Amino acid sequence: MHLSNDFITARAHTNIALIKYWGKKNDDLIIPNNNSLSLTLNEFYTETSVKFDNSLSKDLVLLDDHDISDSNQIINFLDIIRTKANINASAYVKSYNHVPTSAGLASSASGFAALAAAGSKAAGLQLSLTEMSKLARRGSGSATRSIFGGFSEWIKGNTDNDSYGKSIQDPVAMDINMIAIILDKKPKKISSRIGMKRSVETSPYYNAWTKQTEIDLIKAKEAIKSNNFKALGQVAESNSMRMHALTMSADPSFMYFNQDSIEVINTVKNLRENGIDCYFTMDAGPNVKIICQSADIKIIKNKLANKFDENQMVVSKPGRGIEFI
Ligand code: 2P0
Repeated sequence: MHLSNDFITARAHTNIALIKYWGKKNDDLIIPNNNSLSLTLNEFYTETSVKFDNSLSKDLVLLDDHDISDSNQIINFLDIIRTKANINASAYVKSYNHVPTSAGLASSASGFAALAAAGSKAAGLQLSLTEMSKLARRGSGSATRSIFGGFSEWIKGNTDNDSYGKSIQDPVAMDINMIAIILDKKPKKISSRIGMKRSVETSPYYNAWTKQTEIDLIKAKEAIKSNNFKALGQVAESNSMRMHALTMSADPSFMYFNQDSIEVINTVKNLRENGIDCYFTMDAGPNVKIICQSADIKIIKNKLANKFDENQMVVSKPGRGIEFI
C-alpha cells in the first residue's frame, strides 16, 4: 500500500437518529438488532487528520489538542485499518470536534466517520462510501450513518459485510431543522454502549422494541418520501420515547432525562397544543433536540428563552456527507 506523506483530512457531520439504534446482536462487530434512520446535521462536525508514519514507535492521537493515545477504542480501530491495508506503521491522528463531546450529541458518530475516511485514505485504501460506512461502524454504530448527508439509514444486516449505511434522501426536500437544547456538557454516567447492552439483557420490553421499530421505520420512510413533516415528527418522537422506556425498564433501571429535559419536553407539547408543529427527540444524554420547520424557530426559541440561554439553543439544518478537505 502507498502511504501518504502528508496528513489526509476529512470532515464528517454528526447525525441524530429519528428512528433509534439501541442494542447489538454482535458486540464485537457492532451489528445492531434493528435498522435505524437519521438526519445528518450541519452545525456539528468533526475534522480529523491522519498520517501513517513508519518512524513513529506508537500511535499518537490528539482530540482537541488533548492526548488520548491510550484509548483502546481508537487503537483497535486503527488496527482494523492497518489489517485492511496490510501495513504496520503507527498513526498520527489529530481530531477537532465541533460538537459538545459526550453530551448525547453523538460525537462518536462524526468522530469515527471522519477517522474512517481520513484513516483509510491515509493508509492507501480507496473505499467506496458503502465500504467506508462499514469501516466507520466498527468504531461506533452511529458513525455508520454519518458517512452520508441528509436522511440516511443503517441497514442492520447480520455480518461485517452486510451491515452498512445508505442514503435515503440527500439533499433533503423537507423544511426540517433541529434545535439542540444543550442542557449538560458533562460526559454521561452510563455510556450508550453499556446502556444499550443492559437494555438488551434485562428489559422485558426489548422484543417489543425491535418489532415496533420496524413499523416506525416504514412510517418514517413514507413520511420522507411524501414530504410529510408532521408524520415524520410524530413517529420520531414516539420512537425516541420507546427507546427511553428501555432504559427505565432495564434492571437496574437508568435514565438520561434530567429535570430540564422534562421541562423542554413539556414546552414542546405545550407549543404543539398552541398550533406550533414541533416534536422532540433525545439520545443517550439529557439534551433535547426539537424538530421544527423554519418559520417556527423564532417562536420556539422565544418560548424557551426565559429558562435557557441563547447559547444553549443551537439551530441546525440538514448537513452534508463525508468530505475530504
Ligand atoms: C442512535 N445512539 O441511533 C442511538 C440513539 C444513542 C441513542 O447510537 O456502542 O455511540 O459505539 O455503537 O453509536 C449512540 O451509540 O454506540 C447511539 P456504539 P453509539 O444514534
